[in-house]
Formats: sequence, structure tokens, C-alpha cells
Amino acid sequence: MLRYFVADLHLDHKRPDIIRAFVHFLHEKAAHGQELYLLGDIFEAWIGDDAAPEFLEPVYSALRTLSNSGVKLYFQQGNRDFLVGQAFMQRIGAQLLPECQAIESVHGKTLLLHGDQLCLDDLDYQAFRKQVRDPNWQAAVLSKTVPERLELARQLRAASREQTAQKAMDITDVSLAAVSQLLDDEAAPLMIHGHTHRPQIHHDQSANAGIRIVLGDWNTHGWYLEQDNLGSRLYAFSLPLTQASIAAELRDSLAAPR
Ligand code: LP5
Ligand code: MN
Repeated sequence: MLRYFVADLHLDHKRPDIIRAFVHFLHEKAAHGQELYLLGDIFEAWIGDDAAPEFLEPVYSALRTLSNSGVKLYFQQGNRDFLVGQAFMQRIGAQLLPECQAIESVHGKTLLLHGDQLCLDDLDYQAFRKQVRDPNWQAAVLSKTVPERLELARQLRAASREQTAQKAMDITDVSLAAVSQLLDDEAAPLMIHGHTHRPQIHHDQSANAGIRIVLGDWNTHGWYLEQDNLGSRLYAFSLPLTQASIAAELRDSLAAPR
């Protein structure tokens, strides 16, 4: 079983190089695997499936080609694309996962999540998250016109940018108590998440020596995790791509238990 995991691409019209690199990644890497996991914040700001931006058509069509060819696609919502819904899943041929999904991997029970729900010390964010995940709030904003939604997204981004700039680094990271509690409660030896933009494989994250793999965001580099029977490997490649194929560097790895 060969799997790929990515998160935090923040696809946006301002970064056509990232759009191109992701389409490359889908053809060159993901197409050779059996499963692709999109673990949130794939889009910079998603304001509803009925307003999917046209400039991302190459991405939708590459994802559809992948699912048509038999690769299983799984999508988890992030804090920028929590409005992704079933209509978009049908369009690309993906399955929407709950905010914490357990899968079996070579490392045993493996929890997948975007990661924002573990930032429990960020009280303002958790209050905001509770509001925007409320189905009534979502129905109300989805009933607004597209220009109204774009304006609301712009205001929320501006407020978030201003507030995160004033938060300490440890506030915007995951809470280690929350990590260890979740791993222990779920009796899982491993979790994989994004959101913090701090790619690394962390050991000793719970009473049972849990491991936490953090995916990187696509900005100066593109990041992906490759997983097979040998273990998990975290790769990065420079952006923009300067050659026809992805020349990725191994940044960290986790061997399968012997
Ligand atoms: O994403 P990132 O890393 O910059 O910051 C996150 C947290 N911020 C958010 C907010 C999003 O960026 C907002 C954009 C959502 C786009 C989709 C919108 C679709 C709905 C609208 C249209 C239909 O998630 C940030 C965390 C940080 O991660 C690290 O974990 O700290 O949290 C915040 O900044 C939240 C603030 O602290 C509190 C909320 C501010 C908003 C207040 C409303 C202002 C008035 C707006 C006008 C009505
Ligand atoms: Mn995020």
C-alpha cells in the first residue's frame, strides 16, 4: 500500500506556481499510490462549493483524473476550507472525512486530523472555530451572495492576520497535553496533522511514546508524506519548480516497527 498525505497548500490565485506544482505532484507522485489524503487548508479560503474558483479548474480536473484512475481520495476540512462539502467531493471523486479519522497503517492505528482542533491554548481561535463550525452559522453565510461571502472572508482573514501576529509561538502550536490525551484515549501510536506549518516528526508525544508527524505548508517548499510497508517519509521540494519534474529531498522519516 502506497499512500500520500498533504496539507496546507493554501491554493490561491496569487501563487500560480503552487497550483502548477500541485498538479505536477498529482501526476508524478500521487498517481503511483493507491490513496491520497488531503488534510485541510488545501484552499486559501473556500466560501462554498457553489463558488469554487475557476482558476483552480486544472486542480479539480487533475483530482478527478486521479480518482477516475482508481486512486482513493480523502479530504479533511481545515480552518480555511471548512465549508468544503459533498457537492465538491462528488466533483473530484473524493470522500469527506470527519475531523479526526483513524486509519490502519504500517505503524498501527493512525489518527489523521488538520490539527487546528489541538490548538487548545489559543482560546480566541477555539471560540471562533466553535462559531464557524455551527451548522446554523454555516447555513446563514452560505445563503449570502458570492460577493457578500467574498467580503466576509476578506474581513475574517484580515482580523485573523492581525490577531495571529500578536500571538506567541507556543499559543499557535498544538497543545502537547491535547496531543497526548488524544493518542492515549484512542490507543493510537501515531497521528498525522498539518495546520501549524512546522513540519517535523516528533517522538514521545504521549505516555505510550506516541509519535506525531506534522506536514509542512506549501510556500517556499512543497511538502508531502509518503507511506508504504517500509514506513513514512517526509519530503520537501523547492518552489517554484525550476525543472520539469519534482526533485524532492527527504527531510525526516519513521521506519516501520520491526
Ligand atoms: O489560518 P491562519 O494560520 O492564518 O490562522 C488560523 C486561525 N485563523 C482562522 C481564521 C481564518 O483565517 C479566516 C478565514 C477563513 C476563510 C474561509 C471563510 C469562509 C466563511 C466566510 C464566507 C462564506 O482560522 C487563527 C489561529 C491560527 O490559525 C493558528 O492556529 O490563531 O485564529 C484567529 O486568528 C482567530 C482570532 O483569534 C479570533 C477571530 C477573529 C475574527 C473576528 C471577526 C472580525 C469581524 C469580521 C467581520 C464580520
Ligand atoms: Mn490550518
